[in-house]
Amino acid sequence: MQAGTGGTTVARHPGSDGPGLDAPDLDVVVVGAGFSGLYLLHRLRRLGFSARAYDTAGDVGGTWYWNRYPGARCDIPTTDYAFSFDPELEAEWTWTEKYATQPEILSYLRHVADRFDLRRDIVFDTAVTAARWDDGRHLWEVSTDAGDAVTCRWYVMASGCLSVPKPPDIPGVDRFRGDVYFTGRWPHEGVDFTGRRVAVVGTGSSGIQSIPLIARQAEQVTVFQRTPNFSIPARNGPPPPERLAALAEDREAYRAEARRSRGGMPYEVTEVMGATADEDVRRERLEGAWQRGELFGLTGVFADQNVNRASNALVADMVRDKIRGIVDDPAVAEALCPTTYPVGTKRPCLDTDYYATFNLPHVRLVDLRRQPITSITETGIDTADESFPVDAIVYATGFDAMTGALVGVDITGRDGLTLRDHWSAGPSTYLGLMSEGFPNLFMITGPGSPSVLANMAVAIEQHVEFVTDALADLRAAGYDTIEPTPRAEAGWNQHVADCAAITLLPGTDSWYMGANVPGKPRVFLPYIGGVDRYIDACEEVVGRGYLGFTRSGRAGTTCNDGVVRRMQYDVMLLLEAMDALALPPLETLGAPDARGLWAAMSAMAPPGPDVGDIADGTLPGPTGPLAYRRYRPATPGPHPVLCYFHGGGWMLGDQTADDPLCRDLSVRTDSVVVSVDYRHAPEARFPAAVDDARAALDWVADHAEELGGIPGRVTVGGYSAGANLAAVVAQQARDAGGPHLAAQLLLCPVTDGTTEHPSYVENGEGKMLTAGLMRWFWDSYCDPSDRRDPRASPLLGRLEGLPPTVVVTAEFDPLRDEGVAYAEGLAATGVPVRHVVGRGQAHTSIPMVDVVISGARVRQEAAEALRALADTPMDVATR
Ligand code: N01
Repeated sequence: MQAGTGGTTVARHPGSDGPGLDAPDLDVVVVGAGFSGLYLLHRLRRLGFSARAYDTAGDVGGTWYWNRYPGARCDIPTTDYAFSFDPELEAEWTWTEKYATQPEILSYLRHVADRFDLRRDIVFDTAVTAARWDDGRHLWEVSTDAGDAVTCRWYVMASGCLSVPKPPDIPGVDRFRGDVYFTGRWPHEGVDFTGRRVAVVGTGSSGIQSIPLIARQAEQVTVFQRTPNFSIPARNGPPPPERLAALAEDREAYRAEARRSRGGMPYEVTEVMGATADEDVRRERLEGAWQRGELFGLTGVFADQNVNRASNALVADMVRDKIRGIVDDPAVAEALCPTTYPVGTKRPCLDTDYYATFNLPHVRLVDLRRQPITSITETGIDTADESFPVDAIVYATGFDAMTGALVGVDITGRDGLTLRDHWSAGPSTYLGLMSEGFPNLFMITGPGSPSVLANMAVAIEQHVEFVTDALADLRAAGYDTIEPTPRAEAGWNQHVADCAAITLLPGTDSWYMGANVPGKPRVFLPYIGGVDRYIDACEEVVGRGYLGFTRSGRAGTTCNDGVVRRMQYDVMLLLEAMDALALPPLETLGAPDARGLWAAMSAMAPPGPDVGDIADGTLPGPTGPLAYRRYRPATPGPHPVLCYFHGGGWMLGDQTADDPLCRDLSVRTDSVVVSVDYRHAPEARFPAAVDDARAALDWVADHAEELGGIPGRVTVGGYSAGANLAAVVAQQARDAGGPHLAAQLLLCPVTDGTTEHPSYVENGEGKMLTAGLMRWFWDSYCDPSDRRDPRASPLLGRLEGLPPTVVVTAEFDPLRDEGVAYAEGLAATGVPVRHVVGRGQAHTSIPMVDVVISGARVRQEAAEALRALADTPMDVATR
């Protein structure tokens, strides 16, 4: 028996005491004999598993067997788009070009098959049509279109991400009497277009690569373009000398760096932000990307281009300017310029002479946005405006990406569940490798893995190694089945979606989203967190005893339930960046230096959104004037008023310290925000800050109208220690019979000075606000004997009759549980409460406007909740 971590249950396997499970015909059946299938066979054989691969093709090669259209090449440098598992294989193969042609890549894969004698375990010209899991015998029954039936313990779909061509969804497509070609199913003997009139439909990578070469032969080429693509010159030539040199110097280090990179190959990762960089820096980087001719160069000109529209527009403008510079006819140039989506949100292309091809007299572009295709006819293509008679039509219309091949086989898992049904709302996987309900079914580069966003060669190698290592581990531990838990799978799906949600990519109709196939669910299919982070997650899963998997066999059943990634991706990056700065803990600095560091860090933050206007002033406090800053929305007033208290452990910051957050709250809640300073500890200890906050609230309520607000519509709020003050003065206002508050907004509040909630332990270290720092704040602010005073710990006060309340908590916050307790306590007394859970957030990440993008969703939810609650009728509000 083996202990797992988190929710482990152990039982004896039903077959383990009996005569044993049926021996299958084979240990493993593999579908596909491309990069993935070949490497799988090799590794499985070396590990002593019996395996057989099936492929519909007549030979090895996968995508490179089928995509033989003119101009077909890889668009990752071939130095990197190759196997790295065998140094001898690497040493004996020399690529002739930076981006090798399809024939060269195919001959490489044939060489691999020969070298490792793989063909003897591959059945060609044979499609696997169905696979059915037999839960009693713990094996898959696999059938083929040749009538074969074979059983196997493990079944691996190595069927490629872009292997099922999408049928062209154009009326009349079967009527055409001329020649029809699909780029993804090109005739082996090649095609001679000499003297022919050719239509090409589609301007993705396949169209963009093939059009210039078709135009070299054909008498006339008409390109039917629905959506223009972003493409930059590939600048093909000999393999890049700097990559060759790096490989020659230290092959292992180079390959390791590829796996520690976001895209699966070593390349420069910039920290330059397009939104803030100087003009000359921008220009240099943009031109550099155009000149370099690498995809990751185009998608990585600026660190923020995939999340920030303004930054992205700089890159898009550069490409559009280049197109206008190349294409002679301004109208054609404009039609070729993509304008409807940010660059990189559809897969960009590398080309050779693509745009210049439209300067040739016999090449014409038809912009389908202006004149859509109405029908394919017997003799050509009709658009709304014209008829185009042609001799041949080339469809470069793309693929049913990432899921097409997987659901193309009739796969039935446990209890008759089909993969097609299980994925009817979109694919659901654990790590893009397995799916719950389908034991022992693996996918190579499945949805939810980096796959198509990465160098496929590296993505494939890593997956093959994960799967084969997992099988070896199962065998060694006495298990014969493995399956993800529902919780692990749901957690991974959430993580994949969360990672995509902070980028611009899900906003565009692309094949990444399944949007190119009518009726396909809109789900962002690949994992955008990067190869490096993905490998980290896989390694963590294995290191934690196959976290998120149930494994069974004669060793019993071990369910090691759990979620491998719960923190938001950008929060994770923030914490890592803070770690890398190696700043001294604030609590070791003393108040003056801690304030200096706090202020310096605040000054580095992006400014936040524009508001209508900002004004500074003072209001009378109990011991002297208190400074405030007022943020007024740009919308016509008067507005509700939010009297706001800043965070900083009652010690740090001032009325301007949460400037970006206050702007953000002003915009999102459409409120006048009045951020008021208060006296700080340790110079002014408890209850000085409370007294100041109370005076501030009274003054703001009395002056709501002149602040631009609606009298009587005052909310009190704050962040962290500021939320503590807000909660306290709301209790005081209730007890004093005024001012009447419309609501309170408590962001990650401190509510309990006992510091004993479990979240203090769970999140006490390494997440910026530590338990140690929080205790320092308390010690500086308040004597231990005063901490049970409701003015210090509002959770210990009377909660009835408080105004409607929005409480925001962060999952990875030492203060989480006291925030939750406050929300629950209020609700228990009948106060209308909305508890907004900052899933995957840390204490400090929620207010980080334009730094932690995922925090915006939390603030938006809080703002909407506040609007809804503040509109609650008075009798409910004061109940
Ligand atoms: O397919 P695509 P692809 N009427 O889906 C258009 C990889 N790859 O085969 O955008 C009119 O990108 C469609 O228009 P729209 C690479 O990852 C790599 O070119 O849907 N037009 C689009 O213009 C790539 O991204 C290499 O409006 C129709 C085109 O057809 C992926 O494979 C080479 C239409 C399809 O573009 C797919 O590329 C080739 C219709 N009914 C491919 N339906 C390398 O260099 C579709 N379109 C390694």
